[in-house]
Amino acid sequence: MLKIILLFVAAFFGCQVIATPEDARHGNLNLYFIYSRDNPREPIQIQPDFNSVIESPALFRPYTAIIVHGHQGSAFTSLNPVVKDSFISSEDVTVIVVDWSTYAGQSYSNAVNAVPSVGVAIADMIRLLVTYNRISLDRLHLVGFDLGAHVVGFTGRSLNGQVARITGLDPNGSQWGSNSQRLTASDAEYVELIHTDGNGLTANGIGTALGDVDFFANGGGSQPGCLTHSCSHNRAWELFGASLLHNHLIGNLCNSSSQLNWNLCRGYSLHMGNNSLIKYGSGIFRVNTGRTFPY
Ligand SMILES: *[C@@H]1O[C@H](CO)[C@@H](O)[C@H](O)[C@H]1NC(C)=O
Ligand SMILES: *[C@@H]1O[C@H](CO)[C@@H](O)[C@H](O)[C@H]1NC(C)=O
Ligand SMILES: CC(=O)N[C@H]1CO[C@H](CO)[C@@H](O)[C@@H]1O
Repeated sequence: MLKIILLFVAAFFGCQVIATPEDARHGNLNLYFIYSRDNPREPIQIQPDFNSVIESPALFRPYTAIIVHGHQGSAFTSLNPVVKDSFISSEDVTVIVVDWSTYAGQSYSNAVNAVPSVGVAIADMIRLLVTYNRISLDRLHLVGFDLGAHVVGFTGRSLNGQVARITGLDPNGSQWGSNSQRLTASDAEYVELIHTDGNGLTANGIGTALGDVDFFANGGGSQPGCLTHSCSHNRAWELFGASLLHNHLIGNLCNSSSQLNWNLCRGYSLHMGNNSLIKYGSGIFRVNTGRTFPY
């Protein structure tokens, strides 16, 4: 009985994001690592302050991508090298890898609680970089995986939705399904989602459409070649990385969720992922992939 009450209490508190974005204590611990074709392996770490930005060498390119990891991630979990290397080989781009592992490494609820302030701190860093002409919002692409997708939602909102593009990679569903602060279409000029693990009670992904364009890979549930939810969940960034290199994953617009589930989507086609800052379209798309790289 006690256990049930405790679960109930946990679920009650879990339903809301408790921290306010103004509460800076989480975001203050964000780390920022910069890569480009000049330093594809050894990052240059910058601080969110005037001196650090002024001293930052001319490593900023006209196009900047920012990658944000999810729960239990860090700057060095596989998402980052894979997506960063794919960006750098596909285009002359600055990549900023954000590390919020101090909170992402804690319990899921603590990590969720940190999401608003981590996202707003990234927006503050972006404002500083914009002020000193290192980057511009219309040449900026925010990419977030798992909880990182909701982090970049807060970042985009804090910048009044003026960032060119957000790509959300299988945003985590738990505590976000009915949360009004989850990633949403107005957080950037164009918001694209790649859903890979949205089916079933223990799925990691949110499984519902959130953006301008929502791609459901292989229906958005379990992925070919995957036996676990975690494999399907991670496939989101693997597919995105592959799309940066090959731009070969093409989805078709679905009329309905039954078309999506039964693989009957025959509407117009759209390339999933890739690195274009300006993309058009809206709706739910299904893309079918292979089981091994490049899928
Ligand atoms: C979408 O649905 C409508 C009505 O249900 C149907 O007439 C149309 O052919 C469908 N289009 C596609 C591309 O499936
Ligand atoms: C990315 O996808 C869009 C939408 O399908 C397409 O118009 C564009 O050409 C693609 N970009 C690249 C770099 O291939
Ligand atoms: C990466 C990951 O699995 N993140 C979280 C997504 O949501 C579930 C709960 O539904 C967490 O347990 C995961 O840690």
